[in-house]
Amino acid sequence: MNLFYSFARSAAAALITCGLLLGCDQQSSPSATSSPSTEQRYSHKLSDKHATPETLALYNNLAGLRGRHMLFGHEDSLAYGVNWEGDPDRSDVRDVTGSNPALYGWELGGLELGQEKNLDGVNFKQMQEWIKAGYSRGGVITISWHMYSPVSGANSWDKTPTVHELIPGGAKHEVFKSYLDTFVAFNKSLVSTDSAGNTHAIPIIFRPWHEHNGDWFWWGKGYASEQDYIALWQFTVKYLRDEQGLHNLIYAYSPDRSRIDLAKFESDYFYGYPGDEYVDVIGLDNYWDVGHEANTASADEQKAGFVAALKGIVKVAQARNKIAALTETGNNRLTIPNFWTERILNPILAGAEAQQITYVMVWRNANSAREKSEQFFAPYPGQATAEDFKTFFAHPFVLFESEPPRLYE
Ligand code: BMA
Repeated sequence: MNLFYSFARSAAAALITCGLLLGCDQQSSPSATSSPSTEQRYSHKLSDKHATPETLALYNNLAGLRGRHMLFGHEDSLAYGVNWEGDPDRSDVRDVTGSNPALYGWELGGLELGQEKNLDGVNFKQMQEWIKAGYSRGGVITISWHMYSPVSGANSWDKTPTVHELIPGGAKHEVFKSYLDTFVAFNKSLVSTDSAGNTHAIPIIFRPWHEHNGDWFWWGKGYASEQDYIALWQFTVKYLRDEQGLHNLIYAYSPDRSRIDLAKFESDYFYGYPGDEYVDVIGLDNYWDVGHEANTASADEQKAGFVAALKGIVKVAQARNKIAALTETGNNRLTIPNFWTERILNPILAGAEAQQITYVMVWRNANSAREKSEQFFAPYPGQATAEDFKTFFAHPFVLFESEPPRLYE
């Protein structure tokens, strides 16, 4: 606990020294309105050399948070909660803390089939409105895609080998392109208009083909060769960026921690890595070290694993001048007492490296009545970890939407 508070003091001091939200490593500079000056202004480049000024600003401002703050994110936060659905402006996170998360996760699965709703029942038109609303309040948007298999037609957990047919030369390559086109069309509406009437695309942290080192998705290990997986990723980026001209995307790579041996972190982490030219966020999905039901290690061992895994991605990110993030985490049904402080915050604050992650996102709070299953990763009022979550919320290291960082200038 001492460490916890002494860190808060030093974080506050760093804020004063560096200036809120412009990283110490950034040079201050000219206006952010034209691309060349924006380019010169920032020290962190994106894989997309033609990224929009707001997209590049987001990436650099996230880099500027390192060691001082991390954003808290939640999947589907505004769409439904454990005990509610259909309210136009609500979030379990806000019901508990008074604030929305700073980062919003959204999911596209089903868009590629022309469905009105995604695989979890979220209407795509409403999702676009929630994305715009979150962005207008200063929030960050990240999007994942549990794509249905263009080969079998089944969902992303299908094991039919599919990837080889999607990459250039594959029998389903054109179908795959048409699937990607549904995102191109979806993305077109994600624009923001400023007070002067100018519109710009909303920056998105796009996180396709996640947890590929696991064996649960059709793009995962065992159903796609490493080479084909890399070709799939590279084609996705080249198609969206170079052929379709999407310049508001920050690409996040996110293997799963449960399939990484900490003793050889880097070689395991890089299984399927598409290359520095195709990745911006060095991510990790880590449920394993925060109370996964299949992990029999003690809590202390898990905390040590959690810190070591974060250190691993931070090292990888630093060596490449990229940012690191905990792209998914959480304890399903929040059964661990003081989960937020003991299993997430304090381990992150305990080491200089882990503090370099820029955001942490927990997965969705399924609506229990509709889904008839208990699946939630953020608390709701009265949930056992709600009080501890308020402590987490109040800590100066953790940013929610009510402490809006200026991330787009
Ligand atoms: C999984 C679970 C599923 C859900 C999927 C896509 O991890 O939450 O219930 O359908 O993500 O959001």
